[in-house]
Amino acid sequence: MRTGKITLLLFIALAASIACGKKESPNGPEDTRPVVKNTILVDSLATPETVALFTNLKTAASTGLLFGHQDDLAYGVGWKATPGRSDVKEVCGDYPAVYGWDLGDIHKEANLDGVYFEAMKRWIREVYSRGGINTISMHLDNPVSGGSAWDNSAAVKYILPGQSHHAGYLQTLDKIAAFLKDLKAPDGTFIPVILRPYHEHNHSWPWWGSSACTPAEYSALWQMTVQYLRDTKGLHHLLYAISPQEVDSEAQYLARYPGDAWVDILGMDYYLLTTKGRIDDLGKALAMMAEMAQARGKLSALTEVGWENVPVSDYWTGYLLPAVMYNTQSKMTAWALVWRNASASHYWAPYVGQVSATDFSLFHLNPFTLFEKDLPAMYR
Ligand code: BMA
Repeated sequence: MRTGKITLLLFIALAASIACGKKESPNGPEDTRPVVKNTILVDSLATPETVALFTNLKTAASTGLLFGHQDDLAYGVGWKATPGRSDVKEVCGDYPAVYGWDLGDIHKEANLDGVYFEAMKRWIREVYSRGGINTISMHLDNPVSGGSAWDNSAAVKYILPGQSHHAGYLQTLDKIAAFLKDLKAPDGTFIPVILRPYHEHNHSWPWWGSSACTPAEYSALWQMTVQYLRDTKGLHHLLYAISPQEVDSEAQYLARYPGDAWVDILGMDYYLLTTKGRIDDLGKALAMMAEMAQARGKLSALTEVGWENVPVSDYWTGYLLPAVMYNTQSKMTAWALVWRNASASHYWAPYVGQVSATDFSLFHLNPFTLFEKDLPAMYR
């Protein structure tokens, strides 16, 4: 090799190392820690707090089950947006470990269930400051018809890159990105969030569901969304969770799946646990999913579960806990989240006086369940 060439190569190497040294932290310029790339997440540039959340969740999952509740701080049965209130806390004395939120109607002031987005941001910050975990789903309107998430007329094929409604859909993703970008702690650190887009996609109800798009279109939608948030918008505080509903085989799970490089957490939504006969079914499904997750270095979670209006007194220790504790594999499930307490006829967590409230206290006392106060530092 000629000397000139060697000099040129040395110069390029030096320039590259200076550029790397100067690389700005995904937390912003105030974070002067060196940027460390990870090899375990969808986002190799995920913030240290996001990587920590993933690894700490893995550790926690091996010894317990985190309990989660949708919109826990926003409202409960008979109350709305009252500081400090939580039906879960009022029943058992502690907040959930995991809090679900939803970005449906992101183009409005409040989401599809009446939760103001500015208030949602404050609650997410509050959760983070107490050491809890936030997960966000997206019941977005049909981007082509303008109908709701439940309008399953064809849409996905029109919003993919190069298609008629692509630019319009990116405007929705811009709003989602702006919301996520606002999730910062007082010290400027981005608050890690588990994003759970396009859920229950193996069912037919949503516009991203099985009757409205092909598996290839679904994967393209997922990948486009990750790329836009991560690469175009530069958001690095997200873990990505996928959540088909009521799946009992690996083949079914992978039938609509964007690929291991695009998913951090394998989730499942399950609403069939309404007889004790299904405890084993859910247990087996969770074990199957945990094995799939382990083989891929990922986490598994029961991203939605429950029985509307909890009509039996022993749901928590007689149904849910035995299903999760079915065997050593199912026990690896990181969390179980129940849906929202919208009203006295549409709720999934108990409230004071509800028929399953006493059993929920026992569930909370069980050493296997983890509520907010039980959590170790999840972001370090
Ligand atoms: C459903 C119901 C709806 C709600 C939607 C999104 O299961 O609770 O009332 O709008 O979830 O949260």
